Amino acid sequence: MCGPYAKHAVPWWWAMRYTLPQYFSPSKPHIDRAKKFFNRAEYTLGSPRRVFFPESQREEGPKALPEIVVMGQPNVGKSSIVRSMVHEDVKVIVATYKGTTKLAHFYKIGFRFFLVDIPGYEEDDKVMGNTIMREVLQRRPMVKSVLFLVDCRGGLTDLEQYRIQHLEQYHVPYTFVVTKCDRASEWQLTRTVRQINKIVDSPWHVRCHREVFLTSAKEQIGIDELMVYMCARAGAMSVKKTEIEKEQSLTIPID
Ligand SMILES: Nc1nc2c(ncn2[C@@H]2O[C@H](COP(=O)(O)OP(=O)(O)OP(=O)(O)O)[C@@H](O)[C@H]2O)c(=O)[nH]1
Ligand SMILES: [Mg+2]
Repeated sequence: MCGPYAKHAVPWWWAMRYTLPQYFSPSKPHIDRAKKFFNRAEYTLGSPRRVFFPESQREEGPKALPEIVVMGQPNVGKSSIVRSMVHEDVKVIVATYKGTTKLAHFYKIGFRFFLVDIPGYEEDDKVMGNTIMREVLQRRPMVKSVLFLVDCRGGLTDLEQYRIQHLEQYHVPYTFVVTKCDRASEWQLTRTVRQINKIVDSPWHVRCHREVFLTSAKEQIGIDELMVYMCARAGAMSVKKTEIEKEQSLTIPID
């Protein structure tokens, strides 16, 4: 491609968002505002147990700020998503191997809410990473939303389906974020999107939000939208509600 837009060519996969049940498309002023919040991100030392969380976040109370938690399998790109949003001086460790993040890391975004990067979950519930995940998610009403990251190449695995059930049990709302889209083939991305659409449309997944995000932290695509979305979910910004919340009551078929 040549001409003035050559440098900003949109990759083929970005058009796949039109196949999603609902995609989130904020305006430029909203994006600029969200970026201001994220530019003021502050890192608080990671902690394995609730008693070591930032003081305001240890228990529910008027001082507790809302939290958005980034969750997913090891190496799915959780820390990379966080790093792509915050200022480069903020400490975020990313590596090619699994198990890089070992603690719950709290990033205070514009003094309004916390973005929490946790270790990847494993199959074995006794591992430290899973214990930390439970510490962060269980019975903590300040968790306003979980970004549930899925690697677009692998599709939804059994373990991921199992963790989604846990989020339903914990009554934590969650949003699907597809990562590493720049690496996927068309077939891989189509399969992943189809699997996610099935869950989003299912009446059994009541905590699942209808927006789905396609992202590439490497190419910095889909990140701006996600930043605005997080600010809106955490109540730091008001964005016109494009989302049709799912019915909270379930219709159980009787035979
Ligand atoms: N091509 C590409 N690579 C990515 C992207 N996001 C992350 N990666 C790579 O994936 C690897 C893992 O990234 P991390 O962000 O450390 O993954 P994580 O989920 O935090 O991993 P753990 O902390 O071990 O659970 C790194 O080598 C990143 O460079 C992306 O959007 N595109
Ligand atoms: Mg990490």
